[in-house]
Amino acid sequence: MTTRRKFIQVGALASLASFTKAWGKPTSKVSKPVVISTWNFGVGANAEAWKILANNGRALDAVEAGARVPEGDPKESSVGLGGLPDRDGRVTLDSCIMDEFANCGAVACLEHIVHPVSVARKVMEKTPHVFLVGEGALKFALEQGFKKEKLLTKESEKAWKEWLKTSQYKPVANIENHDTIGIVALDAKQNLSGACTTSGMAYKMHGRVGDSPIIGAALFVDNEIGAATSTGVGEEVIRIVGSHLVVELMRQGNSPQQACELAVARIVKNQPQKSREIQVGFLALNKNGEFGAFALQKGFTYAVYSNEVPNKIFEAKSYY
Ligand code: SD4
Repeated sequence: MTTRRKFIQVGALASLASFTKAWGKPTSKVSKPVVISTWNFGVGANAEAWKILANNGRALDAVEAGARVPEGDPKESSVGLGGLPDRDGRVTLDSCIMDEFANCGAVACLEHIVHPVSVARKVMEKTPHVFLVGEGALKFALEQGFKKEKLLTKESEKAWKEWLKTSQYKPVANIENHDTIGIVALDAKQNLSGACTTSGMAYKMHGRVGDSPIIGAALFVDNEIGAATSTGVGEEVIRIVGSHLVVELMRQGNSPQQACELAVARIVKNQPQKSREIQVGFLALNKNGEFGAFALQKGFTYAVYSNEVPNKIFEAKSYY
């Protein structure tokens, strides 16, 4: 008799068959520890994370240290300091973090703090809550000793004033006006953790929150199965609870690569027209050190650091 679980697996594999034809990229496997992160700036983040992983450190510490690199870099206009502002000229940051025990913390629409990922970790460790937003998140950060700083750099202010001339909000693919770091790691003890941090879509409405701080959307970790993270137009990731979907697809027996492909295909199915014009990318890593990546459009890059792959950038295959 076909059990329901088997039926779901068969369904997943059947729909996968057509994807395998289209892309056919096998999942890659490396030994632990390993860290993978989104976009080219993942290289700097991975290097910092690796210092911890190579010393038998915890994946949670590694992903936090990694995420802090682009957050603190004023030249990165999509994360932390120097991030492009919303349409009112305010830099509002979103971030979350999750560990091997399913502990998690998040902040959204947080202003004036360079390292939201570390505030998210404090929410996880010091409060009975998972998610703080806006004024409350800032108040908590200041109480925890974070410094209030000006995040809008001259360059980002100039770009925003230029944008105001047309005030057209049209998210475009890849690095043009958005980039988020999502970072997941498997440590030497075979534990998984992940983090995600961003200034969100440039020139968004004030108060808009994307996928990046939402556990299950831009980040999910299940220490029995794997971890996943996302980047791109957050609204589309939220609609499918993307990273949770990727992890659950792995639980059903899909490889990390297959799981990312199936999640992207779900976005295409839901939004056939819109999906042609926007970018969404997923990264996944399973408990055995197998990883995969897939995006809607070409151009989604990610960085991998392990003993076999010393911090290299790859370009993910794409649906279109
Ligand atoms: C957001 N997902 O705020 C983020 C933006 C992003 O690459 O990832 N850009 O929707």
